Amino acid sequence: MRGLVIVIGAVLALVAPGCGGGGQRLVDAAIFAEATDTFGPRDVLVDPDAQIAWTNVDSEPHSITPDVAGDGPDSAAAFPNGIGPGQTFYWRVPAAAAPGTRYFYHCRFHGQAGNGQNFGNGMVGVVRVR
Ligand SMILES: [Cu+2]
Repeated sequence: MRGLVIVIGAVLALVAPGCGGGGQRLVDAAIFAEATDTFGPRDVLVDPDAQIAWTNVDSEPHSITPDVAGDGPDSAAAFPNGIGPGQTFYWRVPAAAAPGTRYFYHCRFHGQAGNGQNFGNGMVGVVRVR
């Protein structure tokens, strides 16, 4: 059994009662895997400075690896062996990210990087900035 979708699951959540006016936004993404082989949802639209949480609800490890090295979410430092079952990887969208910026990523175990402008193959996803 290989489950593969990292559930980037659900989407949205808001958050932080803020101090002074600027609440932060947390976007929940989950990693499911089972049958689909892809992140679901694999496309999330967020604001600059939003925080995204990818929780692995599958039974095997997955990763969030940027298609373009150094540009976008990368779980390697926090989870060198992959994001394990039940673990959550957090990433904050750069506050200075321009509208329209897209961060394509893939799972290094079950996907292949695209060229930075398009999805790669297999287990892939994208974070788009509104
Ligand atoms: Cu994977």
